[in-house]
This record gives sequence, structure tokens and C-alpha cells, in this order.
Amino acid sequence: METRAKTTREIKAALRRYSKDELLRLHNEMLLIRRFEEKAAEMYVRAKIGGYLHLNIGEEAVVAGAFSALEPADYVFSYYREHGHALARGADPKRVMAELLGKATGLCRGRGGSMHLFDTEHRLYGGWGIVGQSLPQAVGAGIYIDYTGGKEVCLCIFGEGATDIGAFGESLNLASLWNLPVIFLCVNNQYAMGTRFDQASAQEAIWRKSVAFDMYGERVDGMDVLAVRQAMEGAIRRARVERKPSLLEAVAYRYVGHSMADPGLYRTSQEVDAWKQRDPITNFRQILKEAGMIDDRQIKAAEEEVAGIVAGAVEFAESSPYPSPEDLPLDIYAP
Ligand SMILES: Cc1ncc(C[n+]2csc(CCOP(=O)(O)OP(=O)(O)O)c2C)c(N)n1
Repeated sequence: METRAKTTREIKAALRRYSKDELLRLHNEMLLIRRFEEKAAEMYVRAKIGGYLHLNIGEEAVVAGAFSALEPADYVFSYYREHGHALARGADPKRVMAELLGKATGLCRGRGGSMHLFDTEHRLYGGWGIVGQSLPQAVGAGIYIDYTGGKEVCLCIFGEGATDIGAFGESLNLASLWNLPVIFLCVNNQYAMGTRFDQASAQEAIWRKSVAFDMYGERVDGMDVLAVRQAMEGAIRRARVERKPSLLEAVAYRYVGHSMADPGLYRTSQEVDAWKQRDPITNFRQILKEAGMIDDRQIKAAEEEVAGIVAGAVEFAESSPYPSPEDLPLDIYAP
């Protein structure tokens, strides 16, 4: 599936919308997510991480573009492919890595693991393992904002597989009916585990599913960080000012398997390589270079800084203790 690439004139216009600092921040954010996830994969292979591990590699532009447009007080409801979401929300990489390793210093004190990152300080409300699980909860947050007359918005981010789950229709219906400030952001990475979206969804254009609920819908190039950012800004304005929800579909591609357990035999290496040609970080770097905003020396410095952050996160996680067995009864409902 293709989204139209921008013309040179459109690229220049997009760049003009942001300061150089903001553009470099987007670059560094994507880089941190990529390098963090590569290291998480390595830690998984070294059996330092148990259970499942779903990576954001290839989807960095969606994450950085969308999350950078939010305010600290806004709410985020995510799913199990959420390490990058936690980082982009401002969670400490050390505590994210420690959580992946199940350590007591982790974001959820080692109780959540990869799929259940929660960080209420940064208003990240999961981390959910069930497909579509967070959509009704995001609507709940929207009702809360509306009821209390708040100015916050709620971002609900999920994969295209979730759009064929019953809760999707229920959630979009209520959000539209009650004019809730919720942004439904679908990361269409084109596969739900091994199933291509067009084999599972009668409506292949995910954004069009908004029409059934009289809601604004838009498809955006999820490999283009500025395109995502701009679409998010529109959705945020609609939510914050007009009190209207939106459905955004960001078309992207995960370079790696569904989880670390997936060898990805359902797609060809040519297909994967073709999408890697549109790599969000490499291409954004090239755009910044041509605009004279970054050079090789600055790229090297950014790589070194990010490598240091990731190495620090691993060191912290590895040297942290596991939760103590005495803490097992904590945080559970049973008396
Ligand atoms: C209700 C439910 N059904 C099935 C599963 C098993 N499952 C886990 S991830 C997944 C694929 C979801 O794909 P998508 O929503 O497109 O997100 P992606 O993993 O591609 O980011 C499935 C079927 C689940 N976790 N929950």
C-alpha cells in the first residue's frame, strides 16, 4: 500500500512549520526509539527478557510525530507495542528497560513487563495485551475530560487489527455521539500477526471506517514524521477546541516480526526491503541535511548520545534487583 510521497515544495513547506530545535528533537526521538528497541531485541535473544516482546522498529515516525504534538496533561492509552510510546511520553529509559527485564526498579516495579507499561506520572495508561482493549478505556477518559470540563485530549493508539474488533465500533460511536476529545490513531503496519489487513478487513482504507460514525477521518504517511505531526495537530485542535474526535490512519510497516517469536515467513524479503527504502529516520535525516539543519558530525554526536542513554538503561536494569517474593501479595485485589 502506498501513500503519495511529498514533492520538494511540500517538504520545504512542512519544514518551515517547525523550529530547527523541534526538528532535531523529532530526529533524536526516533533515533532513541530505534536504538532502544534494537537493544531490547538483543536482550531478549540473550534471555534477559521473558515472555513476549513487540517492537516499534519501522514505526518511529508515527510515534515521534504523534506524541510530540501532545501536552504533558494529555492522556494516552496504548497497546502491547508500546516501548517507544513510553519513551516518547517522557518515561525514563532506565525504568522502561528495567520493566522489560522484570526488575523491581521498572516502571511498574517489574509486574507489567513489555506489554503492560504504565506511567501515570506521564499520563500513559497502558500497555494492554488484548487487541482493542484500550479503546473503550480511552473513551472513558474522554468522558472524564468532558464531565470535568478539562482542556486535555486523549490519544488512543492501536494497530489496524483492532479496527475489526467489536469494541472499535462501540468506542467510535460513543466518542462521536457524545463529542468526546479522543484521537483514535491507528498504526496500519499492514499485518495483524501473519494476516495482511486486506485479508481480514472488508474496508481496506481504515480511515474510512470513521464515516460510519460521522467522524473526521484521515490517512497519513506513517513513514513521514512531519506528515504525522501535522495530522495530529489537526486532530488535537479538533479535540481540544471543537470537542470532536478523529480517526487517523498512519500507514507504516514493522520491519521485524510481530513479536520476537515470529520469523515473519508470511511476507517476502523484497517487500520488507522495499519498505526499508522509505526508512523514517534515514529519509528525515536526508531532508534535514539538504535543508542544512544537520551534518554528519551532528548525526554522529546524536548517535553517541543515544547509545549512551541506551547503555545506561541496560546497566541500570541489569544491576537492579528482582522484586522480592514477599511483595507478591501487593497490588492484587484478593484479600
Ligand atoms: C482480542 C484478542 N484477540 C487476539 C489476540 C492475539 N493477538 C495479539 S496481537 C494480534 C495482532 C494485532 O494486530 P494489530 O492490531 O494490527 O497490531 P500490531 O500487532 O500489528 O501492531 C493478535 C491477533 C489478542 N491479544 N487479543
